[in-house]
Amino acid sequence: MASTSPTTKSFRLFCLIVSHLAVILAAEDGLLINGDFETAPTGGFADDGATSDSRDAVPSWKLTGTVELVASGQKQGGMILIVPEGKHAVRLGNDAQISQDVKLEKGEIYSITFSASRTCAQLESLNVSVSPASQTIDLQTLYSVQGWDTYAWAFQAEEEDANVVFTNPGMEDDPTCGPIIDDIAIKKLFVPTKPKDNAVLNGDFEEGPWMFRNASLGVLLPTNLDEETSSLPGWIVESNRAVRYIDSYHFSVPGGKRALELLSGKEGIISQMVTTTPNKPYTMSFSLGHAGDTCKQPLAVMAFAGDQAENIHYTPNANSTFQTANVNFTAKAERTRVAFYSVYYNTRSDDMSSLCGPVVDDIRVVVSGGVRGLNLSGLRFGFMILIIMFMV
Ligand SMILES: *[C@@H]1O[C@H](CO)[C@@H](O)[C@H](O)[C@H]1NC(C)=O
Ligand SMILES: *[C@@H]1O[C@H](CO)[C@@H](O)[C@H](O)[C@H]1NC(C)=O
Ligand SMILES: *[C@@H]1O[C@H](CO)[C@@H](O)[C@H](O)[C@H]1NC(C)=O
Ligand SMILES: *[C@@H]1O[C@H](CO)[C@@H](O)[C@H](O)[C@H]1NC(C)=O
Ligand SMILES: *[C@@H]1O[C@H](CO)[C@@H](O)[C@H](O)[C@H]1NC(C)=O
Ligand SMILES: [Ca+2]
Ligand SMILES: [Ca+2]
Repeated sequence: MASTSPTTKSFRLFCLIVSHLAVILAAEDGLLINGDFETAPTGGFADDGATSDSRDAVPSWKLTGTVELVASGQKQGGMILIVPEGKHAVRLGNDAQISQDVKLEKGEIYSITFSASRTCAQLESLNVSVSPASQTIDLQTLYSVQGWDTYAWAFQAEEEDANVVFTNPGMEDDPTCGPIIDDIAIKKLFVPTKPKDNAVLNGDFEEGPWMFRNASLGVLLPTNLDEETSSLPGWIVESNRAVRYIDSYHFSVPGGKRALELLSGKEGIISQMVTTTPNKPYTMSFSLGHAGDTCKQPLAVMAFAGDQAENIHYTPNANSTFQTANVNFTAKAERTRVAFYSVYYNTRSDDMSSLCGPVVDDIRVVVSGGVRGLNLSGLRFGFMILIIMFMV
């Protein structure tokens, strides 16, 4: 019988409460507190006529060095500052820093999404860190003509009490130079279970960094060579340029809600090591399409699977935004590399400067049909007959 004793019951209740508390304490997916910098400091925003005393205060953030709340339309040294979202953002001066404490679940992988723009023509970068992990993200390349981009960076939580820190490592002569940050969000990533009939993990790209429902630029995934801490579970970005994670609300996506747009020709490479059985024949299939962002044709990818590399062009078709393509290969080892990059360096035809490219989705690696196996068993059968003949 399935009768439970009162002690078991109360223990279960206790567990339930504890797990509930843990969920409440850990940061929720989405914007950090005042992550969009739209909460007014005591006394109000400077652009609303507040006194200069309150100008440097940014609610819910700890500031070090010259951090300034900037307003959209604000001019600095003759140029208009770009605020990615809403009316306000922060600008980090030389060596300046903003940070916020967050509660995390130890051992879990988190991804931080943020938007940034440069204020000067010089090389600018941002160091994002959650101790002991950190990465310096290069803002030199502007991927979209709007003047700002959204990036994601992932890390593993080593402590429950963590501190998200953004630092401008720059030392410019002009102290009014320095990156502008806005819309900082966090998301706990889960690693999708590997499907039985597909050797590729997260081949449909449905699990990835936080994306704002109404943000239309997608999320750039900069270089990340560690597959354990990737904003795109299973995949690494092994080139020095970024690729763009896109959603179906603002782009054409072959399957589900998310896909990947390859940018910057062979400077934007994604790859994954998949588990294979040596000497077995496999087929890698995938969707190849356009993102619906007026990207100038032609679009093509270089698709790698083991020792095979194929240049596949997307054929525009009025009835579909994508086609399926495949690459056949024979595995040489227990781990086989699959990878993709864009053959061309494409830009949008409307603004002539935003980077764009072919879209890939639904990447599958499966053992190909039993043809080869049949041949092999035929051979074995022949060999057995040979042996029997010898014995006779
Ligand atoms: C997105 O939506 C939020 C809440 O609905 C709003 O505060 C924000 O301004 C919007 N952002 C953009 C870029 O439209
Ligand atoms: C980034 O900042 C963290 C701490 O804020 C520091 O430990 C790390 O060395 C910095 N990384 C780089 C590349 O400057
Ligand atoms: C698109 O669909 C229509 C009707 O189903 C068909 O006649 C046409 O050939 C298709 N076009 C292409 C390019 O496949
Ligand atoms: C791969 O093999 C399948 C049959 O197993 C075939 O239909 C397909 O055309 C092949 N693909 C290429 C690119 O050769
Ligand atoms: C066996 O393999 C050979 C190539 O090694 C191929 O030409 C032939 O079609 C295969 N036979 C069968 C029955 O699949
Ligand atoms: Ca804002
Ligand atoms: Ca997808």
